[in-house]
Amino acid sequence: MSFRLYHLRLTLLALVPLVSGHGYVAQVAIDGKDYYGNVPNANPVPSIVRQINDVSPVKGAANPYLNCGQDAQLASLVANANPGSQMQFWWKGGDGSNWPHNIGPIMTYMAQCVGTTCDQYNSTNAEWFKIEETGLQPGDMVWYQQNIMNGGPSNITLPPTLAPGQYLVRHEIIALHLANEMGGAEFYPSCTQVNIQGDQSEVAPASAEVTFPGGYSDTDPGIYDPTIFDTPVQYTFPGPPVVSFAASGSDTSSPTSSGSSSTSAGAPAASPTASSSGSGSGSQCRLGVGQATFALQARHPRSVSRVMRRWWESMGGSS
Ligand SMILES: *[C@@H]1O[C@H](CO)[C@@H](O)[C@H](O)[C@H]1NC(C)=O
Ligand SMILES: *[C@@H]1O[C@H](CO)[C@@H](O)[C@H](O)[C@H]1NC(C)=O
Ligand SMILES: [Cu+2]
Repeated sequence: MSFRLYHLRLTLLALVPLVSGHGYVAQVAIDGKDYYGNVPNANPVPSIVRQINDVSPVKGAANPYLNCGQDAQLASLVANANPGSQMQFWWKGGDGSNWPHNIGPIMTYMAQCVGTTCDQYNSTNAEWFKIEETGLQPGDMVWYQQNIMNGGPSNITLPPTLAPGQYLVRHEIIALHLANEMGGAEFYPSCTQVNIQGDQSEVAPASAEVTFPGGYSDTDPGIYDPTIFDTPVQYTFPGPPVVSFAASGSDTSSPTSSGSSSTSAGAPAASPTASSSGSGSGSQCRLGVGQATFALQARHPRSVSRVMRRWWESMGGSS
């Protein structure tokens, strides 16, 4: 390697911490009962959440990891749940700090584990239907994803008339702080294994189902969005419409009826010490809507970031 290349590699290494935060699902609660997700690449302990091997985002709508996240592995447990159950998902940054992003939607899909229990089910060909999508808070300036950056959970209600059986719950955040460039959207899918009880009967029609990859395109208006930083934000969710039998109303706050357990869940017990200083390595991930355009242009001029990415890949780095 020439001196010039070596020098460049050092420069690129110095830039890597800018994107090293990202994250994963650290904890799930079902009707107030807590389950823990495995830290990516850690020795897995029994869980209902499929473990991924990389906290960085899935890039590109055709990426096979759009299914359940980066190299997602079968999880060994399946949790009982009911039609209408309340689920909460706590996302964490890869370094144990709060989830680092605040721009973009939160969406939840389900798919039946066909022919086997979910702990054995390969979801490559799973047929997913959407049960929930959460975007902007009233006023269309601030995304609900901001609440996750603030340390709160995502709150979901399972369809109240859902037929019993084994299902994957695919809970996804799309971070759009780079989505003004084609291919810039960051996908963070996560799959949790549940066994729905009861004697309800509703199933999704095939017309409402998609595969992943397949359900999104890089050119969808909610994925490539040149006006993402214009406020008030006008946003079109990608993917199929929410199924007609989904729980109605907003899922943006947790229920008060299920007692103290859901609210006392708070931060994941397993969470590493959080470092919440806004400076240093995580700063690129902490942009608010107002600062975003300026800061991203300052840190990632388009041409530079593209050149950098190419160099980084040519140096054997992954992006
Ligand atoms: C599912 O099957 C695909 C394609 O054969 C394979 O690449 C993937 O590793 C499998 N996933 C799991 C979780 O076994
Ligand atoms: C979920 O509910 C909790 C408690 O009400 C709330 O703090 C949090 O912001 C909600 N999550 C989202 C994404 O709005
Ligand atoms: Cu990120």
